[in-house]
Amino acid sequence: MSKATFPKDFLWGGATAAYQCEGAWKEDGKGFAVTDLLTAGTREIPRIFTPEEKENTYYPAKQAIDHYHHYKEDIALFAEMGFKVYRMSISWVRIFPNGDDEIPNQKGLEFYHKIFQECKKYGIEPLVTISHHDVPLALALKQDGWLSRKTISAFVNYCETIFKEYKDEVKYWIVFNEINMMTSYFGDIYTGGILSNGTTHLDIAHASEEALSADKMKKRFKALHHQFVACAKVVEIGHKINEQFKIGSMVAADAHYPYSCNPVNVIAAQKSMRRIWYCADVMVRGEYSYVADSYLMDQGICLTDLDITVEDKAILQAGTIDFLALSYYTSGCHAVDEVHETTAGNFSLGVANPYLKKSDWGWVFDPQGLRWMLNELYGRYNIPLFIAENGLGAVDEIGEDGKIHDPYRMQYLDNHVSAMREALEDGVNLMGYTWWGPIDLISASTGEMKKRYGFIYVDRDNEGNGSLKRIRKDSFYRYQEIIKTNGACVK
Ligand code: BGP
Repeated sequence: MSKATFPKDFLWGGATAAYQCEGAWKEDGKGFAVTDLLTAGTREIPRIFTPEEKENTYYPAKQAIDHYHHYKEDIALFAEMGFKVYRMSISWVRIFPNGDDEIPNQKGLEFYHKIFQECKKYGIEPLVTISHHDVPLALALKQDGWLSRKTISAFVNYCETIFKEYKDEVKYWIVFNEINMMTSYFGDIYTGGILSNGTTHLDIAHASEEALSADKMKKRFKALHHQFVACAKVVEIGHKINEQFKIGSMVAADAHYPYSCNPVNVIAAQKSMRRIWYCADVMVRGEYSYVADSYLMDQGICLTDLDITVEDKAILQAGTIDFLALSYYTSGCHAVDEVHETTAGNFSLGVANPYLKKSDWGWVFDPQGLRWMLNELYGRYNIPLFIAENGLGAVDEIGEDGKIHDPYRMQYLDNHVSAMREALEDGVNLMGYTWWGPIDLISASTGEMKKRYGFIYVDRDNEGNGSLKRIRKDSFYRYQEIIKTNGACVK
């Protein structure tokens, strides 16, 4: 049998998020998102959320990599790599500084017009994430963010505004980035804006029992229900504004394996996948699935705690997504029979896989897991998939020749492209692939610059020093070749 090739119209590109790259955090009328007020951390030191800006404190989002002023240069570099698509996020608070203002901020609207015009110049299709870690601080302070039903209407109004504004410039949308982040305690800050839960220190790997109490989990899952309702409403409205729109939403979909064939571990791994199914089932199928209640019971709550109305159910049914986007970085194992060393990732992922190597931040490399995950998702949902994030955060050094040689990133890329091709051979319907952080940007979990994902190096350090100069790494040319050959250069 001949090897599958990537479809002719496969969308190769890269992905960024506003608060991790734009900077200009108070410029042109922008308000604060909750995540703007996260201090810098490291793998060992957690980021801290401060409800107001503190003096003498470094906030990485303040300037980030200053994409706000460098977007022309950055998009030109993406075009040089041959990008077909650029996944970026619109910052809600650039458009509505308080989240629910009467009228949108014109300067904010203009900025994204400029981004889309720049993309058009190079034939790059924009893919817009509508909500990527940016709950407006004002809504978090006023009404506990997504815990309040009022946030649904504020968000729907924001979406309607941008749909109308950009209906001739944008076709592809992702409503929520990694919506299932709300199932974890750090979702309070990144995606929920639930300040009454009191979460301030974001130590992703070590959640205290108190942070996971039933009372707090209930608030998170209520907020998540409100996001599902908002997502469905937005899908319906978007299709009315432009029937050509393709509107998806996203889950973090790292792979979960049993550590051994002991059936108790197999069940544990199967259960941990519910963090993905719980969310994707609602967005794709329009209803909570049979496991929802049992999954919630594991968190000490139940479906009736969520105040789901008859009207909500009708909304969920009417607004199912057109495609499912996913992030995939790594995998973890589940063992309940013995104690083992844990692994790291953008979620807690259980036990480290003894067969796999790790990055400098402890995330294991598992390209086969991508193939496995794509099959799991496509087999369950049978709708097009989009890999909206995948990438390697590593320490890069400028060599004596002034260049950045990053064979580890090229290897990671090749291996994942190869896994995608195998998934295509399996019959998965995959629309596209956007590498996370095609240009170095601020790490979400640690706030570092040192954790670099880019094919393009940015001269900036963890303390915010540096010229912001952009330099092409070796991987820049490898991705360029991959796109040029539509994946064929990868063996
Ligand atoms: C995902 C987020 C991204 C991104 C990525 C890498 O969870 O959607 O915003 O940052 O993880 O994580 P990190 O930046 O922590 O390495």
